[in-house]
Amino acid sequence: MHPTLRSAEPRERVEISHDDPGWRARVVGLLDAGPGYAVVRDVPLGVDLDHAKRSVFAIGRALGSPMWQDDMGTVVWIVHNAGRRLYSDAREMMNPDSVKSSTTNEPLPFHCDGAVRWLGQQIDTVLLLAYKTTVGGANRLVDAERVYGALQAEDPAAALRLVQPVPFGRKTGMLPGQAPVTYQPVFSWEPNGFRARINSQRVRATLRSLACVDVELERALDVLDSVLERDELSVRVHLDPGECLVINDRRVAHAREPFDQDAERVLLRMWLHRPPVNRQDVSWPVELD
Ligand SMILES: O=C(O)CCC(=O)C(=O)O
Ligand SMILES: [Fe+2]
Repeated sequence: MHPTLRSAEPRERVEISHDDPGWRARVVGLLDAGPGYAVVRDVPLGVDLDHAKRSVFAIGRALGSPMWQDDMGTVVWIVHNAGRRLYSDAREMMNPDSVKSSTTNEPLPFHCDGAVRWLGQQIDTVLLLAYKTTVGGANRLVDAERVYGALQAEDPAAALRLVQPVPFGRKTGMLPGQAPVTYQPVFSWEPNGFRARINSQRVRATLRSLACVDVELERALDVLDSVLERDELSVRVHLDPGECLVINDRRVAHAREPFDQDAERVLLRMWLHRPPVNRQDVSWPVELD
């Protein structure tokens, strides 16, 4: 039996406060044996973005090994609208896998950040610390193992296609010598457990940029997307400043609703490899000098 995301009303939010000394064990329990996500509240944001970066870094270090967000070795990434158009700009449509999805206010469809194997890394956990938020931009979370179960029950041919490799373009995140396209199954069972690599839009964009026609795969992605969009499978979380969403990226895919292009919305993102080895617990509240 695998635990699943709560989908019943009320859509309960997991709240862990920094004055709870057992927060780290509880977060890990929620990620691995619970719903696959947690919201850590009351994260000190300090006086400016640099302080907030140190806070999210402290949380990330306590939970796992920080991974690189780019080829310069950045570990805390600023997610904000830099005016990039993912799927609506004609020029970007020619080469949509060259746009970073963290730089737009457009809706982000369900995806796992680790799907693409950025820089060749295995991302297990995603942290999103809300620094500034606005009315829109809520996140949705879905348990990918349940999605796979539904696919297998309802469309075994689509499920079978998605346990075989599909192409993911990663031109915006590769190191010298790495291939611009990586081939990975959408659903797999690795030695240390289930892993989902959901990102249909990117796979479709990659097929287009490779001028590759794969009718069977495109049909399977359509079926996958229709299952992902089922309301009863997902939970919706709107983050407030100081709340940090922690996601087990192997098992839970996330989406983001659009927000006003003139609104200021800033999240700090980290990617972690887990589990940490003999990682010391950090003290709370995070020291800010
Ligand atoms: O903006 C958000 O809430 C999430 C962004 C995201 O999913 C990403 O940058 O990968
Ligand atoms: Fe993401």
